[in-house]
Amino acid sequence: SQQLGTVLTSRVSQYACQRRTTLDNRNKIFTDAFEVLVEHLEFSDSKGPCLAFKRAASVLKSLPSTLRHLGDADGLPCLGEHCRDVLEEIFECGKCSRVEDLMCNEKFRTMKLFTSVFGVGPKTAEKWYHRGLRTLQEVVSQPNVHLNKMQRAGLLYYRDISRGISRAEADAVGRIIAETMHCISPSATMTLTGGFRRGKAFGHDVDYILSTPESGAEEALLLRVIDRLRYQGILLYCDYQESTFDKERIPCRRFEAMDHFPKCFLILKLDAMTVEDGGLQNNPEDQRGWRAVRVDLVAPPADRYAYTLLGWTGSTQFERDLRRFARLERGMLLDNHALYDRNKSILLPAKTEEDIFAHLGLEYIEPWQRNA
Ligand code: DCP
Ligand code: MG
Repeated sequence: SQQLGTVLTSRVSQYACQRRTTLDNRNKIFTDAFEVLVEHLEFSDSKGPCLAFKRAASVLKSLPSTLRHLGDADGLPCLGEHCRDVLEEIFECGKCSRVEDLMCNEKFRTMKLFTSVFGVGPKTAEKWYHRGLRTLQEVVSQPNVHLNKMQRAGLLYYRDISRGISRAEADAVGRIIAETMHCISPSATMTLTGGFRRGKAFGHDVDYILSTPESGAEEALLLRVIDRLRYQGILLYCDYQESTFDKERIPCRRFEAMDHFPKCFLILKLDAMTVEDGGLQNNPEDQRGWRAVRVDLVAPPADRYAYTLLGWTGSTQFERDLRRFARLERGMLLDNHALYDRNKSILLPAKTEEDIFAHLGLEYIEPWQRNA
């Protein structure tokens, strides 16, 4: 234990962007527990302790071996008293009682169900819960529950969307969009990003970056792609967000999840015939021959492609720590659009992700090592 502890702690950075985190998580028993506690805190809007559990889970995911005793955690960053209490209980009883309580708590379970609907956040879920609603059936059959367009689509396609998308399905989506895009602009390119770029076998959506070398043409390209998908009859839902991008703007200090590039959140109808080998991730009794899939497309200007790729590849914890590292260790401000050097008062140009890591004085981390 003593030895494992020393080996682990001497190397582990407090920043996820200085760790290599593959999908091979040797500490799932602990990180699953932390993630339930995170979810609970997110429902009740407690940002501080929530971040502490997220960081702890992220550190454990990067370790090359399973913790065997509490002593193995000695000296690891981001594992404060509360986190160690959770670890200790799991070492002693094989589980954490707070997590066990939450898993059978009616409010927690209902909040989890409601927030799993596309377009439903903790506030709406809470409202529904307080109205006495407990199931999605009750939500849709209540005449006086107001649903926005996104929530109506989320409920309508709930079974498909909650099922998870396979890599084969993600690739099929990619072929459809690429073909559509190349009809409009042969020189445009498309890059798979998000969890699939990090090597995940399943995702909750598919994320693609569309890019065109023709400067200023990206927004029109995205709009025309959407039009064509609609014309093909496969656009089940579209939330288009126009560009609010300003090329002079300096990244802000706060972590902003949403960027300012033109983008759209879609639900597409994916035909089984277009998916290679595996076929659709459908229930066996489902004979429709198609399924609904959530797809996000973003179209940044060409000179911001590298920043967009780095920002959309994730994981979210990796992104958070990249920005925190830039600010606290380098006096720089990073977001999905740009990197600003506060000492020199300049925005730093980048053609590739490698350029951005180099600007930050960080070793390059491969996408599949960013599963923090
Ligand atoms: N992202 C972020 N901050 C957010 C949301 C997203 O930095 N609040 C970035 C990192 C994500 C990427 O965008 O990896 C794509 O977002 P997704 O929600 O699609 O997450 P993933 O693709 O990583 O996972 P999933 O398999 O659930 O789609
Ligand atoms: Mg994704």
